[in-house]
Amino acid sequence: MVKVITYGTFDLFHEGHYRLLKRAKALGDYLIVGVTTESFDKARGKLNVIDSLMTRIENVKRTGFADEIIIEESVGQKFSDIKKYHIDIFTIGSDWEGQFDYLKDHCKVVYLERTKNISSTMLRAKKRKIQRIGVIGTGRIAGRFMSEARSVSGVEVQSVYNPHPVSALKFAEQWDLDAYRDIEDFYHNVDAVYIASPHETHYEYIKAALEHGKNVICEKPMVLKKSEAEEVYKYAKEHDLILYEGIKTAYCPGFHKLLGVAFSGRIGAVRNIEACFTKLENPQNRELTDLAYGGSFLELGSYVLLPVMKFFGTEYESVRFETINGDNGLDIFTKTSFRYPNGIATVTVGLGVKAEGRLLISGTQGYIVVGAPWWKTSYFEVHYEDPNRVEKYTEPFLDFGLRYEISDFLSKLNANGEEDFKLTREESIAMAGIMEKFMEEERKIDGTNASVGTQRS
Ligand code: C2G
Repeated sequence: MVKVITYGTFDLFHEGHYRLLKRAKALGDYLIVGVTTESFDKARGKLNVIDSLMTRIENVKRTGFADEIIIEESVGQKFSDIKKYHIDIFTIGSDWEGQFDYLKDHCKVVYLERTKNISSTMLRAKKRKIQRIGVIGTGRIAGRFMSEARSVSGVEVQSVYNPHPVSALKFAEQWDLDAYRDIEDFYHNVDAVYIASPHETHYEYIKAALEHGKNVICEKPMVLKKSEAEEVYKYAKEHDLILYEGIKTAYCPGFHKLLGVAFSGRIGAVRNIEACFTKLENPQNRELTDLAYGGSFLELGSYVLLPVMKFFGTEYESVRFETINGDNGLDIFTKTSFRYPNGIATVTVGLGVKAEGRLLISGTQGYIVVGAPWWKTSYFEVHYEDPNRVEKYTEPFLDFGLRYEISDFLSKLNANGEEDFKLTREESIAMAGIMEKFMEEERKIDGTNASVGTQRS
């Protein structure tokens, strides 16, 4: 008798799950299905699981393919189950390709092709349907989005679009997606769109996606003009669509805890913010060669502007940029100073000059400090006048951390109409305004900087 085992969450049970179980059963004579517990999903960072364990087990049972159902509670369990149940074949969907090869010493490992297109008709009848996402752009961040989306229940990334078909096909093959040549077909087959194309193309893609009735998450900086941000948010609101600017820090649990601690008044009134994010980039990379849309501020500015917007709001009295430019005139290091009625902020970004990447929030009773990489906040300290009094806080930040914004986006889609707060429209619009001001002051029309290779203020 050939014994087969497979595992999964099986949340919002759909035809991808059904087909997987059917083929798993066909691999042998006896199929064991491990269904993950809530606490295991939590521990492995799978977010947004909706159905209870009992419902998920019931759904697996109803397929009639499982000869036995067990629950999966911990990381090392697969190995011990294989021994305990004398398993011949371990199988799982191809979205996990390669990741369970370590079991090959103990049984056969088979990756079954995942079901690419979950038709929405079967799922629409349900209260919460699976959101089918299409990705625009195929760069590094798009790849990260793919691996993170797998950790959020209730979304299926199904397709990709890139005006360059070769790139689209390569990405589609790597992530087992459909690549569309015609963007109309692409829009037609998804519920929501993730935009990770070059900055300057965001605005047109957002508009088109919204006009096709699609919800949108767009990578930062979402757009580079205040009026464009206002326009797209207005359109989304009027048409009852969700538009998210994907600044991952804004959605991560550690940063939220930090906001909660600060807003609880522990450090008194916040008066000063310092935030720094530098990343030494290869001079040949787009970020340091694209004279129109490269440079440190466009690349990293969104991160450091976030705490300023959160603590001081969008109504600053003044903003001033000081940049150090590389030989081609692009800013390789930028300091931005804000003055507000009750406080000041200095935020720094760099692609060609390295500095300590920390976040400091100073208040009238104490300060909060987060070391690098504060933009992936997982640990912070609260300090007071008494140097012996230090409070320490931790929160998980898993892998690339995009799962938090995907999960938040999803709950917003399912909640219908609940107001945004993790990153508000007003904050996102104000950031676009600051990007615009930077472009006006630091870039000439042709995209090059006025004073090449010199320090300017
Ligand atoms: N699946 C599929 N096609 C889809 C979606 C999922 O074939 N469109 C497969 C997955 O590859 C997996 C199974 O269905 O084999 C269950 O998927 P999930 O419920 O998403 O569970 P997952 O998070 O993949 O759990 O220990 C848990 C396992 O490691 C995997």
